[in-house]
Parts: sequence; structure tokens; C-alpha cells
Amino acid sequence: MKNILVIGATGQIGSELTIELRKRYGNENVVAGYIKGAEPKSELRESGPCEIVDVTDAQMIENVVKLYKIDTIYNLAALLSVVAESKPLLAWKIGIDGLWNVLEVARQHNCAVFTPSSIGSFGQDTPHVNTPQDTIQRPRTMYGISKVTTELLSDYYYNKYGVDTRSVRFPGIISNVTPPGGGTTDYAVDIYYSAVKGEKFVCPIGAGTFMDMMYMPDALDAAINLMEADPAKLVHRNAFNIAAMSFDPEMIYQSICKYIPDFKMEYDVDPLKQSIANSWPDSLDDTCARNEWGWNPKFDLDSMTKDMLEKLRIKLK
Ligand code: AKB
Repeated sequence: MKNILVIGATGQIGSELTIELRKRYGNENVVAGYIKGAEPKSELRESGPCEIVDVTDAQMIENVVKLYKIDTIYNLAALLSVVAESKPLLAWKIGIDGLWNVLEVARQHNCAVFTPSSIGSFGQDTPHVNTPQDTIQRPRTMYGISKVTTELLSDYYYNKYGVDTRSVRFPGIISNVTPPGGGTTDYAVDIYYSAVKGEKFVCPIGAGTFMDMMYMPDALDAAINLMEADPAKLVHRNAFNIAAMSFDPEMIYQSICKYIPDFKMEYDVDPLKQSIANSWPDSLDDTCARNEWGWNPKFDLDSMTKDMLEKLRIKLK
């Protein structure tokens, strides 16, 4: 990776991935692509090049790829699971028509492409515990359908045209920088904000609902290390199961109570979020990622909680 374009650079993952890529590959070599209305904030804006890149506009992507001699595209443009259910056509337009644009530009200009998949690519009939890398998916949400299609279309471009596509199935990503918008796993971020603000947390996901989660530094390592991996060692490409921790709301609540003993939580279950969560795995088997490119996360629930609370106390002061 020498010249990198991040599409969706102002979103939850993009805002931190762009900064991390700039640290590793040089500020001038990483272009932050954003859409009108989601302009970059100061650190992103001031640390390197920024360009308007709407994933639904192939010409716009190609212009930036040519201008900066881009060789790697991180395509993070997507709607999250809950929003995608209320705007299914838009979710498809951004997630799949947009991906098609990115892959075509990549084919013509010889770029590698990372487009994340998700635990949302699995469905009701998937084995829920220790979900294998290669198993039945068949999701029923538009988010899941678009993620399975992302995996298949990315593999298609690799097998048919040799485009170097690689991806992971992200779990819920927890971070203290840019909040997620409209995901099923968002509660696991919101709970930390409530705890630090001294507010009671109202949890939209029921006790006993387990989902895979990951702290942002591990998610960034996953996205970068996979793109740096030796292609000869990759049996899979789109997309690898990766796992760091699996918990239910009670477990994250108890983890926070170790630092804030009087923190309170009650439940008001959101039926849509709950039904999506019920269709997702409880925990993924990430053996293939570990064996094929050395995936090895650093954070578990308690070390993440400690770091989240420390960082949010400073941020919300
Ligand atoms: C969501 O909840 O929609 C995302 C995801 C797990 O893909 N965080």
C-alpha cells in the first residue's frame, strides 16, 4: 500500500482508520474521501488530503484514483443494520451499486480493495455458537443481504479479473471517537457514554443476547494487517471471520460496574434491534484469520472497558 483512498472517511471506522493509515504510510499518501454533509473535522481535515468522493458516482472515484495514483481503496461507505431496514433501496444503492463502481475503477486502475462485511451477513439458520468461517448465511435483513452480496461480488472480481479484494466480517465496533449511527450493536458504545455522564442506561437489547464485539484498535489492525498479508497464504478472501470478545448486556454492565459501582441499567427492548440481534451469531470461529494472516486481537472486555472509561472521561470533561 503506497497511495490509499478511504471512502467513507468521516464515519465511525473511517475517521480512525484514515488517521491510523496516515501514521503508518505518511499523511500525504492517504486521501480521506467524504460526502457533502459529512465533512471531515479538524484532525482529519488538517492532517492530509481530503476529497469529496460519493461512492455512487464512479467518475468521481476514478478522478481521485487517477489524481493521487491510488493503489489501495478502503471502501467503508454503507448504511448500518437498523437504518438499512428503514431505507433498503438506499442501502443497496450505496452498498452494492457503490461497490460495483469501486470494483470497476479498481479493475481499470489496478487497485486493491477492502470492503468490510459483518456478522450481519449471517442469518437465522447459521450455527450461532462458534460460527464457522464457511457456513450457511441466508440473512433476511437488507443489511445482511447487501453484506453477503459484498462478499460474493468482491470474490467475483478477484476470481474473474484478479482484483486484489480482501475483507473481514466486522463484529460490533466499540470506540470513543466517532459514534456509530444506526447499528444493532450501538448499545455497547452508548452504555459507556451513559456511565461516564452519570446517567442511567436504558438498554434496547435484552439480557442474554450475545453478540461478537471488538475494540476499535483491534478493528484497525485487522483492516490494515489483512491488506498487508502475504497473498500466497490467503485461502479465503471475502470475508474472514474475526473475533475478539462476545458478551451480552449484563456482562458489559458488570464490567463497567467494576469502575463505577453505582452505575444503573434497565431494559426497554427495541423489537427491531432485538430481532436483528437474534438472527446474528453469538460468537464467531476466527481460526482461518488466525492461521492465514496472523489475526490476534489485543483487547478483551475488561481491558476495553478500562480504556473506554479513561478516554471518555477526558473527552466528556
Ligand atoms: C451494526 O450493528 O449494524 C454493525 C454491524 C455489527 O455490522 N455494527
